[in-house]
Amino acid sequence: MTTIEQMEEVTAKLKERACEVCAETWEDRVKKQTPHCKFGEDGVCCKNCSMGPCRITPKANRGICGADAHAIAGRNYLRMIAAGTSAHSDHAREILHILHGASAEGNYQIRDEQKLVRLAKEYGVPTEGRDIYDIAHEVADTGLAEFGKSFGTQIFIKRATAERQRVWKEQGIEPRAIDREIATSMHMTNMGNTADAEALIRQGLRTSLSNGWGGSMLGTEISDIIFGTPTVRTTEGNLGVLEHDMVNIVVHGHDPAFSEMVVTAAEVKELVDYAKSKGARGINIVGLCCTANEVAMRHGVRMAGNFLQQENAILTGAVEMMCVDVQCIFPALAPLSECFHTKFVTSSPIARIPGSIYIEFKQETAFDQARELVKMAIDNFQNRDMSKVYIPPMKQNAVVGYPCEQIIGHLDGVANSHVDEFGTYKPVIDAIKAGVLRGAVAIVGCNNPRVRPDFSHFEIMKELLRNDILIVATGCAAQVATKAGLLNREAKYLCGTGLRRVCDLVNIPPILHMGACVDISRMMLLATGIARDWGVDTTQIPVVGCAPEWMSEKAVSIANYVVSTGIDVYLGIEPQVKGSSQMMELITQGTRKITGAGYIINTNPHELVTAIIDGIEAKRAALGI
Ligand code: SF4
Ligand code: MSK
Repeated sequence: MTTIEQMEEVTAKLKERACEVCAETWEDRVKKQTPHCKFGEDGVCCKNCSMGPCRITPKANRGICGADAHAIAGRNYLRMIAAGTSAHSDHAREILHILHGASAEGNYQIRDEQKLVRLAKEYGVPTEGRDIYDIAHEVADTGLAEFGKSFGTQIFIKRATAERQRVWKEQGIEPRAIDREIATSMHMTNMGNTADAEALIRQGLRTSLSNGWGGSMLGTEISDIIFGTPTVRTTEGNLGVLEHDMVNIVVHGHDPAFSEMVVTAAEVKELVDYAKSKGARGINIVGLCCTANEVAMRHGVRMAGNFLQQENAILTGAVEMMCVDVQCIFPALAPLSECFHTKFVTSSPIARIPGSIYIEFKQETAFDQARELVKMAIDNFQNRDMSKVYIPPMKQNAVVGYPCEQIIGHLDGVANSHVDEFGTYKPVIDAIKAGVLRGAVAIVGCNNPRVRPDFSHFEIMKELLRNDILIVATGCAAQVATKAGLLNREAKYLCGTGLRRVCDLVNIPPILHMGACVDISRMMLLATGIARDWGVDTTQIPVVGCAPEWMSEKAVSIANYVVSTGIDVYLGIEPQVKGSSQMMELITQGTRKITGAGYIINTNPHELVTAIIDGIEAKRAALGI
């Protein structure tokens, strides 16, 4: 196991190197931004019209238009949900366009026909006797219509438990077209519209559902169809995956359409030979952030690290190229790259960054463009200054790639209880009922300099394992587990006797890596599958979500769709609504009356994990187990 202290030692060494080359890093910028603006922190600054900005203070309890703290904090919060929903969903839209243009001879083909046919049937798209690409294009059309259809609700909500569907309908939060929910949120928060905090929260739940049971779910499904549904693989994680004698290329961002092509191009023999002709042992592709999760799950590509490590990768001085697509990319990477030989390449009109090399990635030319990028990186190998290179000798083995299909497959293998084409979660339910497993926690989300990076994740994970609570993880949280060595089957020695027995029996690590942040939709289907096979609703099962170090607007959208799905969410970072007592009440208690779930917020990881364990035990008691 690698401890947080050991990781911090490495970061400190890299930070020294940053000073040597006069480079600024996020640690420097945090200092300059501290203390943070209190109005922003509390969510009570409004600049939604040019009469403002208005701030709520003890002397001024309303903005110029009369909006109070509850209206302002509620509007800001809803805008965060809308922005997060737009990011995940637009990612899905891009992938759907790739599916729409996929062909047998093109750059992108269908890798999971079974999943495509299953989705086609769900959509009512005819499949009998049809060419697989004709089916794919019609499925893409139907998926794209989910963004802008004039009437009706998201098709995927039918996948939820009957009770969830009833709750969403009765509460008036069934998600309509994705773009409509985002537009409605922006409209409601526009000057002179909704000032009622509860109405803003309700729209937040609805918008988030259009993400979790719309955009994100589409992103995951279609990625599986085009790039293959992930399977269990071994890989490695942390900065030690960079190589001294190879051309190092880092892929960073979220959209697999880009990274998949770079990974494929790097395997072309002609390019590998070219790298050798330039004195390198070969080409080493590694991932960062959620792109790392995507390519690790589908190809076993090694993972260099998570969100707050993106600058560290460049600080090793060993990266020939960092190429990025969308989301979670520091603009700071451009000036930082200039301190080294690293070529920083942006590829999407959604994420244009000054100082980068911009090569717009297009479906029709994707593979040729990827080859050009890899060649550019190889040509850059000779510019590496070995005196500036420090690759921390730190990495861990990891087992990754547990979408629902793999989890259920493993359970079936053990219990031989396969009941239909989707299998059954009965073995895991039996283990929970027997108390061998106390429950499960989905640990998700980012890093945030507001807390000691990775520390909260690590402490919470260890304590849950000790208490026989299975963990599923995605995003940058999953990479903390990777770096720490918790995705190893050997990590079972950290578990209580019950969880250790389950790991042995099923041959799994105690933390299951389920993918990128967009793949939290997989977790919704996992919870739904367990609830369905248990014969209860998702709100009743001893399963909760936890985002100890979240930072992104996407995380706010995610937290809301998890709450809408009836699952409590434990947060280690306070949402920016503290300036409104109504909003604080609504996000922790008010949503319970609407969806049956809410937030539990505690910035102390040890207190947070105690609350999680108490919450799981309370769910068990309510079920009489
Ligand atoms: Fe101020 Fe109201 Fe305009 Fe907001 S919408 S900036 S509170 S006047
Ligand atoms: S990359 S959204 S920092 S999980 Fe998905 Fe990581 Fe959070 Fe970005």
